[in-house]
Amino acid sequence: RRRHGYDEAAAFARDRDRGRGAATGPSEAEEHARVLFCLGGPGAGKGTQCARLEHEFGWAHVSAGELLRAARAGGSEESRVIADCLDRGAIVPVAVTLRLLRRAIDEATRRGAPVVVVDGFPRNADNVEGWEADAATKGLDVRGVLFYDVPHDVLLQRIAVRGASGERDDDDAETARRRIRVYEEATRPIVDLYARRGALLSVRGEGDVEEVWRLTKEALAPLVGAQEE
Ligand code: UP5
Ligand code: MG
Repeated sequence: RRRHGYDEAAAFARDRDRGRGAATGPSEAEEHARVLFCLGGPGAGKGTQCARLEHEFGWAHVSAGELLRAARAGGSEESRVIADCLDRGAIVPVAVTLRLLRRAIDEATRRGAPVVVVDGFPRNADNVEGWEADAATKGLDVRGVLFYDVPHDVLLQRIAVRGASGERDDDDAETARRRIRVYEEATRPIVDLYARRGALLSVRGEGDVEEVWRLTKEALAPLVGAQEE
């Protein structure tokens, strides 16, 4: 299964090289890590499906939210800024998020991950501008945005279920509603931006995990599956 995933990832790379045309030779193209952003509302299933891409395709899963949750501990000024944003469901200043992402993407690339899926980023216009202005991410080849489309009532219900386990501090009903509001106001326009750029791979995410996984593979087919059975 995993092998199959690597084969698909190789097809992904071949498509990418073909897409670049003759101007960029494969050797130069190989130096660019391939990145796929993953967006969707809070509780949309980003983490669940990205873990699956990691497990079955051998892709690297880099979750911006998880990096931030890990970085909120500690007494630094930056940790306090992160903690304050997470507790309010607000978006952390892009410089902070980018620094964490750069390091994680670097590590994944060094490990030889064929594709790095960046989960939960970019969340607003500042995030997009910061990413695009950053010298370190310039060499990365962003292939598109995997987008999970899930109605609000389903998002709230999933967060309520997880909230009962106390797994995440931001799953209480009030913060969940705030996260949905921030998503609608700040992140939806970014989803629309990538749609206009022709780079959105949209998935109906309201079914069960298996159903959404099937639709995920379907949505990724233009990238990985041209040669798939
Ligand atoms: N579940 C998953 N799929 C299901 C399915 N098909 N059917 C039924 N249940 C399903 O899933 C959520 C829950 O639903 C889980 O219990 C799961 O088992 C179940 P999950 O896969 O975790 O969904 P996900 O989309 O990852 O939800 P998450 O809550 O992680 O989304 P958020 O976007 O809210 O969280 P994230 O970690 O990305 O960000 C958290 C905060 O970090 C943000 O609010 C913000 O403050 C900050 N942040 C930034 O500031 N900048 C960033 O760049 C990123 C984050
Ligand atoms: Mg998540």
